[in-house]
Amino acid sequence: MRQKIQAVFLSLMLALVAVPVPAHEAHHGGSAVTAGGEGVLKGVDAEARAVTLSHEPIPELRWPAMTMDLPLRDADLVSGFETGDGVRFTLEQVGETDYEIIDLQLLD
Ligand SMILES: [Cu+2]
Repeated sequence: MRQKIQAVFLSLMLALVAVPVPAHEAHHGGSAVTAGGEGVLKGVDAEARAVTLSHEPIPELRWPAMTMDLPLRDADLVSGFETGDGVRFTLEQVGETDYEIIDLQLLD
């Protein structure tokens, strides 16, 4: 009984010491994949944290020009933005083929 308690205590200690590493950062050796581009907002949904974006080609990702839905890291990124706005954006890879907008600026 005493040994079992010690074993449980030890595994708890190890769990506290182990620092979880985000899966995609481990996969990419700690450097997040980011890319930027320009486009026009075709739809803005702050509540759903998403936009529809008609973007120019993004050579870094080998993406052609297209219109697509993209999630926002933070709903605040689109506060003051509306459909039809020209934007410069930064994407970060969050999954094997998934990207998220982490920065959004109005084009003048
Ligand atoms: Cu696209």
